[in-house]
Amino acid sequence: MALVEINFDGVIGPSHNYAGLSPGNIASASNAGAVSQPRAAALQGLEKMRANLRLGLAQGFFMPLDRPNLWWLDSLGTDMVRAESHIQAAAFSASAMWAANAATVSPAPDCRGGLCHLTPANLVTMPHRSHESPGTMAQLALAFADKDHFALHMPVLPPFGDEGAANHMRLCPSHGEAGIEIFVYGKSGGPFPARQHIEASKAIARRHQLNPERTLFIQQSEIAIAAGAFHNDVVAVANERVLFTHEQAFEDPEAAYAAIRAKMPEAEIVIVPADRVSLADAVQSYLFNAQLVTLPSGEMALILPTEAKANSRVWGWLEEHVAGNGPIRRLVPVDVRQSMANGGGPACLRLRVVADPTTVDQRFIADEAKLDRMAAVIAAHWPESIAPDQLSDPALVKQVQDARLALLKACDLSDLA
Ligand code: SUG
Repeated sequence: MALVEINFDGVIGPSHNYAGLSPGNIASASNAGAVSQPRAAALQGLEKMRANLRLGLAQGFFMPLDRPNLWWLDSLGTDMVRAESHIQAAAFSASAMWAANAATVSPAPDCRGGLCHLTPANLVTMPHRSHESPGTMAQLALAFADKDHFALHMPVLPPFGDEGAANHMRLCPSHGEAGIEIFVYGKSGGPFPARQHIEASKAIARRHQLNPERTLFIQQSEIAIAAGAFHNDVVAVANERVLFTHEQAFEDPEAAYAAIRAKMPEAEIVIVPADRVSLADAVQSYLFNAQLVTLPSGEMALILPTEAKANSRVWGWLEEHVAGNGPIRRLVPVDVRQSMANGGGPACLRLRVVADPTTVDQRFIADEAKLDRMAAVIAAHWPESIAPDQLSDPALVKQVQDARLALLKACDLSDLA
């Protein structure tokens, strides 16, 4: 079987809530304290997966992590009853849904030795995300247990922050062929934290045995981070030979494009100018936090949030592009509003793995029947709503824990309990 791109979506967990935990993430900050709808959120996520399956794309998923994270609370000498509210919220967060931050993945054709390499992100910049990696690691170890095809590393140790595939792009003639890998890092000093440290990116490139001649390290622009692009995938996305980017995504855009073209002359760089779509519009609409995918027909589609359609400047630019000769031929809006309100668009919700699907543990691969079973569990067990002052309620804690166990059981994944 040929190597294909499989999108693994994080199932939106039963503890999904709006706690304003991510400074620099405008949606998270502006929705702090709002009442969330975990059930609707998770069903929106499943519908996105279903839509992708129907487009003929390979689809996988990851289970929600065990929340509240009692092990983490214990390590801090506290528990859900005694902890201060910001620690309660950090322990309770369903942030592992944003699977683009689960790991960095280098497909086998890019790596010396011919294995697909995965490094779970350490996510050390934000306290609520810093305790995701053990749960993520356990899940990746199950899904990609086949050592003839996958090499799973430990997360990079602090102090170097690593936020995974959200700051990593790959350009290649086709998914199964060797490509160039681009690591985008931030420099601290602006109003918001830069979450991806260059030393973490370099460590991953070395561990993944990438060819230095085909690896690039590019600085994200400081104004993009200041405008709320806390990850590169808020301002740029790549697929095969196409890079779709905002004009102000990189600190030195001309040097970045030249370096890319020098390593891959056939790269097609589609630049959205700031005088058509401002950084503020890009961040508000999540135009670039889209899944740029190759359909079975060979055409490229952009799976983007409905918020992008609602923004007339963004939609106007896209319609012109599709009407012209641009490489993006189809626009597919999806409703992931519950996740969007925490700063997570369609691209945040998925981790791309290029692999032969038969080498992946089949329990993590989606089909319509499995999505139906998952939807039934979610409809029966996920809380309908969560208000911020409910997080320490023992009844809610128990409901959240039981709901996850019910989903693990339905997916035959109780080994993760
Ligand atoms: O890390 N939001 C996430 C969103 C992650 C989006 N991922 C990518 N761009 N790839 C974050 O900022 C908000 C949680 C809260 O405020 O309750 C949050 O963690």
